[in-house]
Amino acid sequence: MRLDAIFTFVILIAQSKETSLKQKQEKEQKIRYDNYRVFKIKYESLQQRQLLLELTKQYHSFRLWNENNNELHLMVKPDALPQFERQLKRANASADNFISNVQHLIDLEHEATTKSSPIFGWTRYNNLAEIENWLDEILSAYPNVTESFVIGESYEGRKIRGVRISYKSGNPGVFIESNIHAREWITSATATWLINELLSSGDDLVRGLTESHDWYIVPVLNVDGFVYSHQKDRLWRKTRQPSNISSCIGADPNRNYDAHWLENGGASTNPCAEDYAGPHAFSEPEIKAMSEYVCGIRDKLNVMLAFHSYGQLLLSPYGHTKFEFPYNYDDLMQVAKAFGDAIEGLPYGAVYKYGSAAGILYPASGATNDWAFSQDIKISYTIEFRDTGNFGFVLPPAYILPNAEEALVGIIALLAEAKKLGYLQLKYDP
Ligand code: 0X9
Ligand code: ZN
Ligand code: ZN
Repeated sequence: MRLDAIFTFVILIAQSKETSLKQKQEKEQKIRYDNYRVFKIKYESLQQRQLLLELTKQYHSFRLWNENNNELHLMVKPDALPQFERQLKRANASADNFISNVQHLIDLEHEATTKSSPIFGWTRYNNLAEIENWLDEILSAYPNVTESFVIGESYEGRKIRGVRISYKSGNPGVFIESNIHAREWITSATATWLINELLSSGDDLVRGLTESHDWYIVPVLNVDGFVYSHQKDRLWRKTRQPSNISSCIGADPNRNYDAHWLENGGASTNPCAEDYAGPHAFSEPEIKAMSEYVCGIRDKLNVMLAFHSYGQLLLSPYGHTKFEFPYNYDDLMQVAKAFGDAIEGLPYGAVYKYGSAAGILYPASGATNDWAFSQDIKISYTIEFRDTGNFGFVLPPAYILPNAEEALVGIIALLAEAKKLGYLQLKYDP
């Protein structure tokens, strides 16, 4: 063997050792969920619910995944199973284990990502850098009808970016807020697919939809949390701003808007809770930035859609109380029905329920859709995408396309119905 060949060989070995070490470190750095289970627990009384929710105060052992008005989804750490069973007995409730190893789902998702083509697409979940690079490509491919905007900076100093799509002046405005909750990856996958579809589709219906509205789309609002969910903890929900009163990090950005902030038990004052409201309304830079940006263009906006997962729901205001309803609740339900019916018309079999957020879920104050409604954006919803619990937040990438198509078809119907009811009239002189 020639000397330089030997050198190359040695260097190659050294490099491969280095990368495998790097990969190993990366793996070790990530929080793992080996044998963590997720249970669906049906409850009949509020006392039962209270007993079960008490567990979530031990946030290392129990984490709330989902809740509606008769069911809780709880993730349980393996060594906390006996305690979980005792509490179930105490509450006289029964549980159905539908995910037996959360880490397995995370590994499958990771595999799908690494195996898939390096080109941006919707067969895998993309990280923030990939989404932003792709956004730049879109902006340069469609320079006449797109415009980049920045709503502000995150706590860790990242830019929060969006794209405006406008084919002509005098259109009603639709704002899409996505990935405010870090782990809800299907939301940014769907938002980016929508951007692509709106711009590139040849379908008459979609072309009409694109060209007759002004679109403001922020694919990832909680940028810090999203990066953290890719690099460290797949199940991170909140922002990443530290607290002055606790070692727990972050607030629930969807409890941080100044809309009945912290009222009626619709959020927590505990910095360790998943629904911590933050020390005050708009304490989170991402939410303050979002509110200022939206306020600045509120005359141009007729519709606000906040993308979430999971549960397959379309939620109207209010979130802070189930005893009061917006003045146009009937209209909001008629528009929601159009959305749901359109999705049921697709062959995938997904069914969406609709109602007011507090009515069909739980009290949640300070959320985007309630705040936007208070800013005179009268068609304002939270959309909870797929699924209903089989995979929860770790929805396999094979479901990105069906989910995105459902979103598109639903939004087409939603806007048509809103228009019919007179909600898309301009609020300003063009
Ligand atoms: O709790 C939330 O923030 C949303 N659900 S999620 O599982 N994605 O976290 C629901 C928000 C409902 N909207 C209002 N409360 N207004
Ligand atoms: Zn109030
Ligand atoms: Zn969410």
